[in-house]
Amino acid sequence: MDRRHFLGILPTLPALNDLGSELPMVNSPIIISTWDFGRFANRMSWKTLLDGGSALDAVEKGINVAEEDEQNQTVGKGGLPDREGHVTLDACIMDQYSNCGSVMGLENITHAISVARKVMEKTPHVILIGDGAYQFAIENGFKKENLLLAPAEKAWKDWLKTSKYEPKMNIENQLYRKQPPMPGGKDNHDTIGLIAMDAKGNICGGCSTSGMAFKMRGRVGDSPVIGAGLFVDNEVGAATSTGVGEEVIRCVGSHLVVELMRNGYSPEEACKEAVMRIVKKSPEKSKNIQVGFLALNKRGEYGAYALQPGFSFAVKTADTEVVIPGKSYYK
Ligand code: SD4
Repeated sequence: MDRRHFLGILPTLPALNDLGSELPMVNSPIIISTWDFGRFANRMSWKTLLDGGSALDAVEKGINVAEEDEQNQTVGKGGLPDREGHVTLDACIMDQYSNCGSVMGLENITHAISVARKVMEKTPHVILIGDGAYQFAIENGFKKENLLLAPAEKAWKDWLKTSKYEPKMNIENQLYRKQPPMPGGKDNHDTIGLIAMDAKGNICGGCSTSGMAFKMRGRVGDSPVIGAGLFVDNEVGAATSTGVGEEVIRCVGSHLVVELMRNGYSPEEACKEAVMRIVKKSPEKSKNIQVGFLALNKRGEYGAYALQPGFSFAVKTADTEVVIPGKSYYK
């Protein structure tokens, strides 16, 4: 289907907040996601809505695009491994009813977000980790795959020569679709966080990553932690984060952003305040790391803020498809 066609026919229905809130709401669907590569995910999310899918379907299908993009070394297949050479994926998903599911340290399965969704829908639990998550995935029909591809393996082997763990800022955009992908074999951070609002005004979100490159074996970041890497409250909005997860967990970043929006902050103001908490708590460290927040409120307003320049996010609506540079605290 050509783009103009599918942009044109998405119905704009009266928005109905499930929780009966009286917040004025836009009637137009919107998809937002982290980093430049988010635009490809957004397109698939949009198409999913257009084909009659829910906001949750849009989140899953959009994130699947980043996960299976072998040129993306920061999410899913082709991701950079931990320091022992294992690609371990973290992902979580949350719907408009506050149902959520998460996988941590999942290996050999490309679509971590889809496994997280299954955890949400098919188990009494929220989180499955490591071998248990893998076993659950296989039992649910996911295919075992090798996720460590040659460029990432080479980068890891180069990295082993110095074994220096220094997350590199904005590596997502520096590496994306650049060959050879890892000049010098450095470490990094990575993640797609995607938030979708459908024509009924329902908001869902998801987050998927291969985590910090060359992390310690067993390390889990913020991305699969509900409240840190992602939070959705269908009364208010949703937020997601990218960057050094340890700092985001310490301030329960995405939950903080949503609560600030509940208290009247705009999405950008809320993201900025969450960034300021990190600056206040870690003044020295914050100068050399990247953290970015991205948020959407119930009115369809969005905003972002990061510690450092270089963070970007992608937005898709019926008449817009843009990648926007995020504002930042440090210039
Ligand atoms: C993590 N937050 O594992 C992820 C990595 C990331 O941009 O988002 N990098 O800490």
